[in-house]
Amino acid sequence: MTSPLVQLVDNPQHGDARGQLSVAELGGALPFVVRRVYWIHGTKPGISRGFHAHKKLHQLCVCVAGSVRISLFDGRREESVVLDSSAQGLLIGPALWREMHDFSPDCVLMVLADTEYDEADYIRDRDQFIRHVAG
Ligand code: T46
Repeated sequence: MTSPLVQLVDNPQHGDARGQLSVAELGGALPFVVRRVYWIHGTKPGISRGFHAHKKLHQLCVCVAGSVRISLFDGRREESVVLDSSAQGLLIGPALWREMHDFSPDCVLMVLADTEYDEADYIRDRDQFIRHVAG
């Protein structure tokens, strides 16, 4: 039995005649206390990002505009998912190599994280990542 690499959560939607309001809330779709928020936007055509893993970080990625494809690799299996709705979030835990591809020009990818930025938590070499998960 293997667990899915792609863990999607539903963000409650409160649409009405005025438009949409989407929520990610602790105890709901959000399984951790948020200590940092960043967003990726204005990505140039043909550019991919990521190409690293984290040792401890948990994150929730929500594509609040446009679309992006995120691929995840655990050292053995690879899965990818297209995010194109703020109604869903992608949970990415530690020890997953992530790559972001096929950004639409209008993509805004918001990321909620459970820790402050720490470069020491990154594994930016793929071979080192494979050794990390193997051992
Ligand atoms: C991740 C994917 C989904 C900071 O100073 N503070 C921050 O909070 C972040 C996230 C980045 N930075 C600096 C570090 C680099 O000088 O911003 C620069 C670009 O970061 P990076 O090349 O790591 O960006 P991505 O898009 O490859 O990866 C980011 C996150 O870093 C990473 O944690 O999981 O998005």
